[in-house]
Amino acid sequence: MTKLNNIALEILGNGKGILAADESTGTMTKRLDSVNVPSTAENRLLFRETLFSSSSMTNCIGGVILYDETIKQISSKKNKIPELISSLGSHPGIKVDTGAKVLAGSPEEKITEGLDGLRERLKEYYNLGAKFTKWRGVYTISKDYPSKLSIHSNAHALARYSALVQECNMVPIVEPEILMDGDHSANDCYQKTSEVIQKCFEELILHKVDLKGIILKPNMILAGNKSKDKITSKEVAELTLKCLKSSVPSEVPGIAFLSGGQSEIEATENLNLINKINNTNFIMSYSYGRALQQSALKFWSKNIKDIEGTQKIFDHRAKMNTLAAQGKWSREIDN
Ligand code: 5MM
Repeated sequence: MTKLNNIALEILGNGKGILAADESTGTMTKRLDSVNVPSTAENRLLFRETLFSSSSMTNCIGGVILYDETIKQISSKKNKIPELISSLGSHPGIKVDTGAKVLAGSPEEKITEGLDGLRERLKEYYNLGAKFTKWRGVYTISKDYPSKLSIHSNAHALARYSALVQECNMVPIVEPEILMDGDHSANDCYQKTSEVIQKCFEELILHKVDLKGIILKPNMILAGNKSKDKITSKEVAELTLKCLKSSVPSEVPGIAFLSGGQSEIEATENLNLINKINNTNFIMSYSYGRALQQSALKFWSKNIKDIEGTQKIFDHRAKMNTLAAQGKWSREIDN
């Protein structure tokens, strides 16, 4: 199991973070539609391989989460995608859940599926070069939600998934995401996130998952996007740290936040402030999708052949987040 701990530390050590490029085809199509680029397999690959061959892959991006389509694709320079990523010093990873579906018994909520046949799929991904995996449970906040049922069933699935992944010698990323959607306060988010994370660890321990060989991917503590309760970045950092300190067992080596709809700068600034006050032994880094890719995607969509220009924008965001993962970022540097 030391091997899994080492992989987790290689992914997140020295300020490195994760590029979440595991959008399913449906989500990627929405992203490409928003910048008027046709969502063909070729275009999805072109954008992604542009990012995967950028210089920040060596010093900033410790791991890339891929989607099933991408891990099996061959780059324009005839490299297998996982090999391209490894050759630059980063680790290839793979999303293995099959998506969030309606939760029977509480149909307004979701349960993430994908356990059937998972052991066999994991072997296939391992043979394709994956060193780590991801599974995302998704929860909404309202007066009645997340329900006990959703908290319990998603934690159970995350734990069964993690045990299978470690059995196959890969590091599971455990991602319980409380969505920002809604008018809830930051305090509601704090309470619900604590409850969800605590339940996840209860189940992970029950399923004998080695906590030294996982990465937790949580949301930050934020007020809902329709909330009147506005809190400062300093408060976001304080609440987030307080929540994780009291809910995450100390064996866990690293925490890599999702950006969850924050703007690029917000996600970087909040991560930086968290690291400025981080008095735990947890590495606190990033596993961003939108907050790493948004500007690069916008630029790329204007001229999909401008590889260098796109990489420059992506490299800048990766560098800024790597500084933030060490508490060394500032707005002046970013500008
Ligand atoms: C990249 O998006 C992932 C989900 O994709 P699907 O909804 O298509 O399955 C998502 O899990 C992502 O990895 C995390 O939410 C982090 O992305 P953001 O954009 O929130 O940082």
